[in-house]
Amino acid sequence: DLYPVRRALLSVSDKTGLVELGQALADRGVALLSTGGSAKTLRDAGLDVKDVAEITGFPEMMDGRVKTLHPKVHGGLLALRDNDDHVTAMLDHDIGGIDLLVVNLYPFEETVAKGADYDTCIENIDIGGPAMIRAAAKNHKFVNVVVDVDDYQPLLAELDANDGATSYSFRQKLAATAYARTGAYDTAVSAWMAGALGDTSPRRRAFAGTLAQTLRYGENPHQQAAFYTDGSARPGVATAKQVQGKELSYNNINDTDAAFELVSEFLPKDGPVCAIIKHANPCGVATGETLKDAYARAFDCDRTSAFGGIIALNGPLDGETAEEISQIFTEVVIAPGVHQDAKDIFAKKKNLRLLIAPGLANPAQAAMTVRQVSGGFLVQDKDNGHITLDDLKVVTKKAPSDAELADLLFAWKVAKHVKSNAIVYAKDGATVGVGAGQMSRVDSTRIAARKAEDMAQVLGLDASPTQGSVVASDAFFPFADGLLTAANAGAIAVIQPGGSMRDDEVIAAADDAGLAMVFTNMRHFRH
Ligand code: 93A
Repeated sequence: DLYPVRRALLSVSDKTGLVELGQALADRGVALLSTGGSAKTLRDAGLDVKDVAEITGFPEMMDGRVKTLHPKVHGGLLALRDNDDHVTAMLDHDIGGIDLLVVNLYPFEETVAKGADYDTCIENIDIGGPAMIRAAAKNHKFVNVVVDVDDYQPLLAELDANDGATSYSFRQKLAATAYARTGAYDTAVSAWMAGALGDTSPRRRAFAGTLAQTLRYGENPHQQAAFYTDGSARPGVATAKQVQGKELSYNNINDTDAAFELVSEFLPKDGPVCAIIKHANPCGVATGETLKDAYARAFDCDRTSAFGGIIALNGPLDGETAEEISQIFTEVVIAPGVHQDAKDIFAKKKNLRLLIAPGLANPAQAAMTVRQVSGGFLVQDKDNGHITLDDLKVVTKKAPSDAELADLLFAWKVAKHVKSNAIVYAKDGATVGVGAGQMSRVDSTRIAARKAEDMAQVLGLDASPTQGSVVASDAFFPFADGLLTAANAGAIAVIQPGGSMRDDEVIAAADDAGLAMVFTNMRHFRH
C-alpha cells in the first residue's frame, strides 16, 4: 500500500512554512506545481516550480476565481492509477498524475471574524481549493492531501520513513482531515449567510463547527471534549480574547456563555450590570451606580455560591471593580473591554481567566440553539423573546408602582437566564433570591426565599431581603401555592406569563394577599 510521491501541487493562502516544505519536497525529488502567489513565493526562494496555468493552457482569470478548475488538474488528482481506462485517459489527454496536494483555503472564517462587508466575504469563499481537496481526498488510495500547516512535518517524516512514499493508512488519515476541513468550511459559509440574511430556518443553515480547541476534559475528567465555533461573529465566549489565566475548561466556556448572554440583555445605557454565574445559573445579578457597585450588589445576593463563580460585566472592567473582584476566588471574568489598571491588578491573580469580548452581544440577533439527544439533535431559534412595559397586563386590583415595574422587568430579564423552574426575587435593581432548576415551581419559590434568609444572616440584616421584593416566574403558577410562598416571603409584586387553567384562582389569591401582579403573555422556559 506504499505509493510514491513524484509530483505535488501546492496552492496555499497561508504561506507559513511553504518555502521550507517546497524545498524539502524538491530535495526528495518531487516536482512542484503551483498557483500564482504560491508559485511566486517558491520561485522567489529559488525553487524550480511550474505554474498550473502552464499545464492547463489557461491563464488564471476572473480575479483568480478560475485557476485550478481544469481537467488537467482534476484528472491528475482523480485518476485511479491502477485502472486501465483511467491511465489511457491520462495518456490520451496528456494529464500528469498529482500525488500530493497541499492546499489551505481562502481565509473565509478570519474574514468574517474581522467584520468584513458582504462582498468581501463572498470573494473569500474558496471554490477551487475545496474542489481539489475533495478530489484528492476521494482518491486517497493514491493521493496525499494536506490542508493544515501542522501536517507538513508529519508528511516529510512519512516520506523519509518510506523512501519517498506514503502508506495507505497515512493517506486515509489525511483524507479524513481534509473532509473535516471542507465540511467545516462550507458550514462556516452557511452560518455566515444565515446570519447575514437574519435567517433562522434550519433548512437554510448547516450545523457543524470548526474545531477551535481540544479541551483538557469535558464536564467531568473522564470525558473527552472539544470546543467548536460556528463561524458567527457574535460577541461572546467564542469570539472573546483571553487576556490572561489558565486555559478555559468545558464548564468555564458553558458558564461564561451564560454569564455574558445575561449581561448582554442590559445595554450600556441601562447602566452598569454585573452577573455572577455558577453551574450556568445566575447566583447574583445587579445594576449599580458603578460596575464595582453592581458587582458588590450581585455578590450580596448569594455570597456562598459566588465563590469560584464566573463574572460578566456589561461595561469595560475598571481598576476598582477588578480590585473588588480580586477579594475572593473567581474562575472567569468576561467584559466588553478592560482598562490597563484592571489588567495590572488581575495580573497578580495568575489563575484568574480574563476574557475581553469585542462588544456586548445583540440579544435581538437571530441565532439558533442546538441540543443533543440520543440519535439526533434538536434545533430551535434562540430565545430572543423580549417584552416592554407596554406588553404587561395588570391582572390584580392593585397595580405595581413605577419602581416595582422597573424591578419586575429586571427580574423577568434575569429569570429568562435561569434554568426552569425559575423564580427570581429582586429589589432595587438587584436579585435577592434565585431559585433554579427545580422540578416543582413551589420548590424554586421556597429555595430562593430560604437562600435570601441565609444571606440576611450573613449580612447581619434584621429582615430577609425578600421583604418588599418583587418576584418573577419564568412560566405560569399552575396553583396558588407558589404565589403564596412568595407572598409569605414578603414579595409585593409578581410578574409571570399567565395562561394557567387556574389563573382565576391565582389572581384571587394575589388579590387576597394584597399583591400587584402583571402577566407577560410570554414564557421563558430554559432547560
Ligand atoms: O478563486 S478560487 O476558488 N478558484 C480556483 O480555481 C482556485 N484554485 C486554488 N481559488 C482557488 N484556489 C485557492 O487559491 C487555494 O485554495 C488557495 O487558498 C489560494 C492560493 O492562491 P495563490 O497561490 O495564488 O496565493
